[in-house]
Amino acid sequence: MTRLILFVFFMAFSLISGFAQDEPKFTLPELKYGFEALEPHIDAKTMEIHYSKHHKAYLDNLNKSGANTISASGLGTIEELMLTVDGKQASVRNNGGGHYNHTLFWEILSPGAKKMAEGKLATAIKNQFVSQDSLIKLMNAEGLKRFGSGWVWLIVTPLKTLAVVSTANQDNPLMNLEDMKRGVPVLGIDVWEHAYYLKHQNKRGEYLNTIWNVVDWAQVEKNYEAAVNSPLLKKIDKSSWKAYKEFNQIYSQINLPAQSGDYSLLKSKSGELVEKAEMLSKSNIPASFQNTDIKKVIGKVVSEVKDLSKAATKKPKDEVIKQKLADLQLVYTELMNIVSN
Ligand code: MN3
Repeated sequence: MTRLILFVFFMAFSLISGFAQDEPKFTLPELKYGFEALEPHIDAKTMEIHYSKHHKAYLDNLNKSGANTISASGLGTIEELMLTVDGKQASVRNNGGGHYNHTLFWEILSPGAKKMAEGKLATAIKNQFVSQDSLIKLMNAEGLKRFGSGWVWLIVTPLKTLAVVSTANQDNPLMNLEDMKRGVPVLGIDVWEHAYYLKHQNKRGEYLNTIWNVVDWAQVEKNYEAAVNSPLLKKIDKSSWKAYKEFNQIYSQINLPAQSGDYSLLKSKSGELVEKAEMLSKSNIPASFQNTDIKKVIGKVVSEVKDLSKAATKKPKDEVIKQKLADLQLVYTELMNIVSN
């Protein structure tokens, strides 16, 4: 009997711990075509190794890096994970980038590729690059210029314009890296040697010329429509807004203990808080937030911060500080709402 009870307990425990174990969060996307389908432009062997060895290795390493557990804090998708890459996290940067970049790459390739963009994308290309042909020439030139390994991208920027960007290694324009034009990619071309060496050897130009035969503009149109309406554009703007981030940091540092009656940090750091608020009001407000009342709201934040700082440094009663804090909290929430929506 005891054995039976132990057995039942053991089974129950195994089941529970089995369920609790995290399944790998990110998975290899299914290829919509066979390895040989893009011949003669991309050969079958290259496709097979590229997809089942290179991409798979990035994916496995990404899942091993623990980044898959980030979903617990609301960062569920690979796109959102990419937004958090700021150059410090080498594993997520390289392997997450490798997974995101290749997933997009397989998607925009097709044996039955539509050769010319139509609709809104075609109009945008014409307005910005004169023709699809000149856009392709520009992308090929950027791809040739990229020293070593990397990618060339067509992106939608937070201003909802198109731009051509090239990145090194497995970086991409979603990442929050210094000196990089950011946006949501709608088309990416892999210019690593592993993408073309077996067939084209060292002739990257030959590969770049021929790949456009299998780039499916129907898919790029879909990506463009999704990108211009993507909430990622605002998130990119928000995370690139350094003054906002710095104000947030000092504000939450002071506000948290103050909420429970500890005003020591508020008193010692209120000068810094005023400084960061003023920097915020002088900073360039990102494009996504410019059509709102944001300037007025930032103005209110600055004046409430100054009020609070004055009160805090005058040794007033806690009641006064509490009231000023509440006033600031109110306008701060207003600002947060604009930037988060
Ligand atoms: Mn590759």
